[in-house]
Amino acid sequence: MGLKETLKQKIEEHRPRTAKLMKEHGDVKIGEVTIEQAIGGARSVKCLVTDISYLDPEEGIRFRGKTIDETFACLPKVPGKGYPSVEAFWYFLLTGEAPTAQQAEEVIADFKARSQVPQYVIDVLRALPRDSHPMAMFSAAIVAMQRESKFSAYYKSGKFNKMNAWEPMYEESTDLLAKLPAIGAYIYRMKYKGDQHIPSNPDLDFGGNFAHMMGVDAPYDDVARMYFILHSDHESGNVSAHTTHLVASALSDAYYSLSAGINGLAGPLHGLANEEVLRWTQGFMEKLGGAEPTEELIEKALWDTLNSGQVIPGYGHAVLRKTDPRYTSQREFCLNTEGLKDYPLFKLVSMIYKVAPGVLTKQGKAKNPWPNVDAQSGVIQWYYGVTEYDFYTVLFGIGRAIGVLANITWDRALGYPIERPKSVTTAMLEKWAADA
Ligand code: NMX
Ligand code: MLT
Repeated sequence: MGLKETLKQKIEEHRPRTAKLMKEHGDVKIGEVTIEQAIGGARSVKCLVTDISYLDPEEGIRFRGKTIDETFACLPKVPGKGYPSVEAFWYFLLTGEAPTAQQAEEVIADFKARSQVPQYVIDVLRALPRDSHPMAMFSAAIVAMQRESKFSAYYKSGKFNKMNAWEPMYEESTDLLAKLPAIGAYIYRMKYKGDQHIPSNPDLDFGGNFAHMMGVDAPYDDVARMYFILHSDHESGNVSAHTTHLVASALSDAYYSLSAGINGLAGPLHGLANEEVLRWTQGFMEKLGGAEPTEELIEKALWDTLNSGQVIPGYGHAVLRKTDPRYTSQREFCLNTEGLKDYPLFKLVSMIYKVAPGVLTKQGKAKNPWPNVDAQSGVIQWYYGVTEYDFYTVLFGIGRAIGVLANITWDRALGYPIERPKSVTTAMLEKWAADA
C-alpha cells in the first residue's frame, strides 16, 4: 500500500477514538488553569491534541512514540548514506509506521514530481530588497503560492465535506513541502553566493537535493537529512506549530498556515535563537581579538549578557527541564565526526555548555538552565561552510514544515474545530483572586 492509502486507513481507524472521547468522555477534566498560566503564556495548560510527537520535560521529544535514536534506527536509510530520507520520515510522521525501502522510494518519486517551484515565486523573491531577512523571503515565497491551493479550491467547489477535507490538505501539504528545499537554496544562493544558482538534480532525495542546490558537498546531504528530521516537530504548543494549527483551524489552507507558522519561528525566543547563538559566539570571539577562550572569559561574557538584560541564546526551554536530546544528538554527531570534534567553534560551544548552566542557575531566573537545540545546530552548519547565520532559521523552517504540515493534515482528518480560547479581563482575575 502507498502512503496515501495507508494514511486513509490510519485515519479511519483513529476517528472512532476521537469521536468516542468527545461523545462519552467530553466532560472529563484534564487540568485546571491558574491566573499565572492565563497571564504567563498558557505554560503547561493542556488544551491541544496531537499524536505525531510528544515532549516529555525530562526525556525530550518522541516522534510517534520513538526517541530520536529509535526514529533514525527504524527508518530506511538513503542507499549509501548514514541517515534516512526526509520522505521516509514524512511517511512515518503521517502514518506512525516506518515505511519499507520500497515505500520510501515511492514517496521520494512523488516528492520529485511535485518539486518544481513556479517562476512567479522566484520573481517574488527577486522583487524583495536583497537585504530582506531570509525568513521574510521564505514566508513570502510560501504565501505567494497560495493560488495553487487544492484545499481552498475544494472549499470553494461547493462540495466541501468535512470527512474528506484531509485529502486536499494532504495533497497540498506534500506539494508545498516538496518545493521547500529549492526555495531555501534559491534564497541562500541569491543572497550569499552571487546569485549563481545550481539546478535541482532529479536523482536525489529531499536532503540530498537540498545539499546539491546549496552547493555544499557530502556529507552535508546527511547533515541536511539529520537537521530537517531533528527540527521537524516538538509537539503542538511551540509557537510555530501552534500558529500553523491555529491558522489552519479557520480552514485556511496549508500555504497561509505554514507561512504564519514560519513568521512565528522567526522570533528570537523561538527559531531565530540559532542565528542569535552564532551572533553571540562570533561577537565573543571578536572581543577576544585572537586570544584563547577560557571558561573564566566565557563566564564573564555570559554575565555581561544577562546584566545587559538579554537572554543567553540557545539555553532554557518552556517545557524541557534537561539538556535537549536534539542538542545531544548533534553534539554526538560532532564528537563522531573527524575534524568536527576538534573544531574550535565546537570546542567553544562545548565550553559554553560547561559554564552556562551554572551561570543561569546562579542567576536563578530560568527554570531550565540547560541548552536547547539551537545552541548546537549552527556549529555543524558553520563547519560545512554555511556561515551566513541569518539563514539558519530557514533551515529550521524547512524542517519544521514536515511536522506542522503532517499535523494540519491530521487536524482536518479528525475534524478539529476552529480554535477559540476565551479571554477574561484583569478585573475578573482580581475578583477571582479576592474570592479565592
Ligand atoms: N537567558 C536568560 N534568561 C532566561 C533564559 C536564558 N536563556 N531562559 C529563561 N530566562 C528567564 C526568562 O526570560 C524569564 O525572565 P523574566 O522572569 O525576567 O521574564 C525567567 O528566566 C523565567 O523564564 P522560564 O520560565 O524559564 O522560560 P520561558 O518558558 O518563559 O521561556 C525560552 C522559554 C526558551 C523563551 C527562554 O528560555 C529563552 O528566552 N531562552 C533563550 C532563547 C532561546 O534559546 N530560544 C530557543 C528555544 C528553542 N527553540 O528553538 O524555539
Ligand atoms: C521547538 O522546537 O519548537 C522549540 O524547542 C520550542 C518549544 O518546543 O517550545
